[in-house]
Amino acid sequence: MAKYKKEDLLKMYRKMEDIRNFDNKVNQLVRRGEIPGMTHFSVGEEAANVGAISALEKGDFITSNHRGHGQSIAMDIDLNGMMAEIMGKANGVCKGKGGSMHIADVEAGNLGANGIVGGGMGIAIGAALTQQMKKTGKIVMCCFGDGATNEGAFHETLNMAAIWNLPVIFYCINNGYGISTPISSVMRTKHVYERASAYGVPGVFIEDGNDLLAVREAMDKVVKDVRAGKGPVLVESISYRWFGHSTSDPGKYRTKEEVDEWKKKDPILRFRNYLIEKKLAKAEELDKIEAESHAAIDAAVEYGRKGPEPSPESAFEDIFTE
Ligand SMILES: Cc1ncc(C[n+]2csc(CCOP(=O)(O)OP(=O)(O)O)c2C)c(N)n1
Ligand SMILES: [Mg+2]
Repeated sequence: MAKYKKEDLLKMYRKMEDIRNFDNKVNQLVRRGEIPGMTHFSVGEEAANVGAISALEKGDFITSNHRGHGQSIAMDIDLNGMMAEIMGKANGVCKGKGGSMHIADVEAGNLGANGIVGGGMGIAIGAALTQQMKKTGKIVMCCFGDGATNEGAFHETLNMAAIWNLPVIFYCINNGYGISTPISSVMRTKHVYERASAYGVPGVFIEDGNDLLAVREAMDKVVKDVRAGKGPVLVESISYRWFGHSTSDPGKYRTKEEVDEWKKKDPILRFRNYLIEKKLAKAEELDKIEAESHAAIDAAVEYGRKGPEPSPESAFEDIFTE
């Protein structure tokens, strides 16, 4: 695979490691009461996140959703700032006022996670309109789940993006469920991407969203077309979340067999085996990356622990623009 430089392949590996290790750590901290509220994890969906977002270039934007840690990490948001944010500390990336479901970092290109299902879609097409009007050459990737495709916002924004030919990718990570509802019980088309035809835009299907390079290659092509001004595209990747919907979900609606079947399709292990088999990296190099990732996440926890609580007065800051 001469297509991607070794450096890029290893960076993608590191990003997937960071997502998994970050979320496993957050899970522990929630259970120990060190993190308030509940969170949604990207574990299992690492390739669907990293494969897609690594196809973007600096200056491009994403909008994210409630399951946004993976997307934020893939966008290079600082792990320290993210961990502190989720802990509700003033040294967090949103000064501790957003938390897990509202991580945003405009500099890094993440216009925001969103607790409202489908809430990022209007923001995404607004940002895409800005890029088009200002001729920046930059594009927007609007990330959401299968459940969001039954929101009115999905249909309205996809239609508007289509008629205005906006530089936006509607990217659906289809993990088969919206909380406990199987997508197959609330949608009569087999696939989400087929819905693109209703709006006259291309639909792209990534059948194996756990195959990092399959996601990346498909998204490279989509990014090229969207950047060239060909208008919006709806992309669907099939993946699976290993954990419950959130930390407050015991996940009774899925069988152990189903979850175990998906764990066998572990996107990180598959990419690791691929790199070793194709002699693109040695096991020791990958072990080192794994250790570096764990160390970075431990450091992020310490950074968060040391951070001060936001002051009561700060509740009134950053509400209006100057
Ligand atoms: C407008 C709105 N309706 C309902 C909810 C409650 N809710 C939170 S996540 C979720 C399911 C979303 O499923 P999907 O879009 O497939 O994302 P996934 O959690 O599977 O990644 C629902 C219904 C919400 N947050 N916002
Ligand atoms: Mg879903």
